[in-house]
Amino acid sequence: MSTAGKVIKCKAAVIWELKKPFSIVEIEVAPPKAHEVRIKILASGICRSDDHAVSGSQYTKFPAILGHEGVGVVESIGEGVTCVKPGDKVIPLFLPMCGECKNCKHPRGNMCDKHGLGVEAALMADGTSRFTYKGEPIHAFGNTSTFTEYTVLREDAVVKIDAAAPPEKVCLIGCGFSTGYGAAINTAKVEPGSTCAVFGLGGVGLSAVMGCKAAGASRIIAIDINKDKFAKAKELGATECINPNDYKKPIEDVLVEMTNGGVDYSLEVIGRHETLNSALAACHKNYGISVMVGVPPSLSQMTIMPTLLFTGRTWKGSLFGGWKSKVAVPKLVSDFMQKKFTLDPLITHTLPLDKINEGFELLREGKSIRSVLVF
Ligand code: PAD
Ligand code: ZN
Repeated sequence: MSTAGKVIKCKAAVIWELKKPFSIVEIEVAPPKAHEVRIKILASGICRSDDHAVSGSQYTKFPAILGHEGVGVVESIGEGVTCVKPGDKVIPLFLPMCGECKNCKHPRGNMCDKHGLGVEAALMADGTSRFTYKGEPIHAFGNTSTFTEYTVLREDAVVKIDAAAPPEKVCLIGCGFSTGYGAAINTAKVEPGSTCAVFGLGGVGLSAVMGCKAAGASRIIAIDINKDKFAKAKELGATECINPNDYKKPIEDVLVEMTNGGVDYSLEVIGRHETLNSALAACHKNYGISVMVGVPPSLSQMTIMPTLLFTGRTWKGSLFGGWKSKVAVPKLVSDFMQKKFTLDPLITHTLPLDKINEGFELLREGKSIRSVLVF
């Protein structure tokens, strides 16, 4: 019997307040309104950005359904939706794309003017939520909310992908893989023969290592305080791995010495002020480019030495790897299907939704790269 037009009761992982565990409860998911799409989630990765929302480092509204790295299948569509139809396999887009605003039309823009990423991404475009628990509204998160059996998305925040793509793998294309890989290729524009440094070897940082390698970098120095990450970094293309705790001097000084003046490209994939500073200072004067990929704490301010920029280094930020989401995601999925890159080494754990708290503990303890929840 069709569920279209009806409220669906399903399981979701709800977080009620800051720094608290998730609880699995039965929620109600309203049907999609005009220009919205309801999807059944098949798989969702756990990304550090979700944990930034739990810890408060990224401001979001509670209670909430987090998760932004998923794959689903369209259950029903609201009035006026033409981009997908029931039965399509899709990826939710935390960085939506209307295709018509100044940013979407700009060749280098990927942050749609119509849909923000802040608290406005915690509700639908009309300012209400499609999720309720015992009649009380639950906030969405990051334009997506994938830690639930069903979610409702704006049509600009969903794109159809190859029906044959394995959900428990290509969910990483919804965030982690695309972000790191694209930051190296699109934002840093790593050149063949260059020297790169990647700070932070989680799912996103390791994808940045893969991007540097694909772009033809000849030296890729991987940096992490957790040496357990080094084997995988080497497997994915790092030529050297270093731990800042093994040195008395600041890591940027170590890198400048190792590379006779600094690296061509550095990517910070942690989201801390100190490492953002180190990554910038590790770049070569005159032409080094440093890319901020890690999400810094909301509304925080940091100090840098202006001479680092004055002497010619470039400091850039990269959201979703600089990709225009609606155009790039289906293409990245098809590249994966054609074996142009692999996602398997990034996926260390596969868990049911009920074990979501375990998945977050693995991330916090540095024991996982990506845990993928399968539904
Ligand atoms: P992760 O926690 O799996 O990886 C972070 C890594 O950094 C871990 O291996 C840590 O051991 C390491 N680390 C922590 N502190 C230090 C330090 N002081 N020096 C060296 N290494 C350190 O996270 P992730 O890979 O899921 O995400 C990484 C960041 O990227 C995080 O801030 C996340 O919010 C951000 C992100 N940004 C975007 C975007 O669009 N820009 C998208 C997705 C994620
Ligand atoms: Zn993410």
